[in-house]
Amino acid sequence: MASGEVKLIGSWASVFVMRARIALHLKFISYEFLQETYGSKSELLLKSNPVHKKMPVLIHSDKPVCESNIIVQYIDDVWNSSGPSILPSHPYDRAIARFWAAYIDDKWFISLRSILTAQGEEETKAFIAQVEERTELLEKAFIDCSKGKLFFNGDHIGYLDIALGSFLGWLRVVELDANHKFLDETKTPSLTKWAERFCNDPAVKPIMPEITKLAEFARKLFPKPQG
Ligand SMILES: N[C@@H](CCC(=O)N[C@@H](CS)C(=O)NCC(=O)O)C(=O)O
Repeated sequence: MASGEVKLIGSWASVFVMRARIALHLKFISYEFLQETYGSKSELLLKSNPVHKKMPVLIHSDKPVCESNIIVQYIDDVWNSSGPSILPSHPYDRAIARFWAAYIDDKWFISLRSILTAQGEEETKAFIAQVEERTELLEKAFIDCSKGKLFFNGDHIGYLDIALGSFLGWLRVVELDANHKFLDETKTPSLTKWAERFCNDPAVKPIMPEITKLAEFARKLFPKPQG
C-alpha cells in the first residue's frame, strides 16, 4: 500500500506546505518537491487542485490530495507502518486534536495574519490583543493534550504539533514586525519550551525557514499599508 511515487506541489515559505513536508519527513518518505512561485500558478497546480487552486497538493501515484491537514492525515493512513503515528491513537484524543487544529486555522492564524495587514496603530493593537488571548488558549490546550509529555501528541510530534508548529517561523516574523512577543516564559511557558523542542526536531529543523529570509519574503507578500 505504501509504495508509489510521491510528489509535493508547494513553496518553501508556506506554512501549509510545511505541514505536508514535516509529515513526509516523520514517515521517512522520499518525495519530489515541485516548487511553485507565489503570484503565478502552474498548470499542474491548477489541474491538481481545481477547487481551491492552492498549495500544498500531494500527488501520490498520480492521484492528488489537497488541503494540508487532510494531506497529513492521508500520509499517516497510507504509511501507517513507517515512523511514528501522527494522529493520536484514542478516538477522543483524535477529535480534540482536530478541534484545535481547526481553531488554529480558523481563528488564531486569521488574527495573526491580520497584524501584518492592519491599518494603523489602533487596529494593530486590537489584533495583537486577539492573538495574545488566542495563544493563551493554545497554552492551555497544550497542557491538556500533552498530559505532561513533550509534545501535544505525547512523546513525539503529531497532528496538532504539526498544525501549530508549522506557523512558528511566521509567528517570529510577526513578532518582529509588531515588536511584540507572543511566546514567552511568563505568559506561555509550556508553549515556549514546546516551540524550541519542535524547531529542533530532526523532522523539522532542516525545513524550518530562516527568519531573515522569511521576513524579507513577508514584506513583499504583505507590503505595509500607506498612511
Ligand atoms: N486551507 C489550505 C490553505 C492553503 C493556502 O492558503 N495555501 C497558500 C500558500 S500559503 C496558497 O496556495 N496561496 C496562493 C494563492 O492563494 O493564490 C490548506 O490548509 O492547505
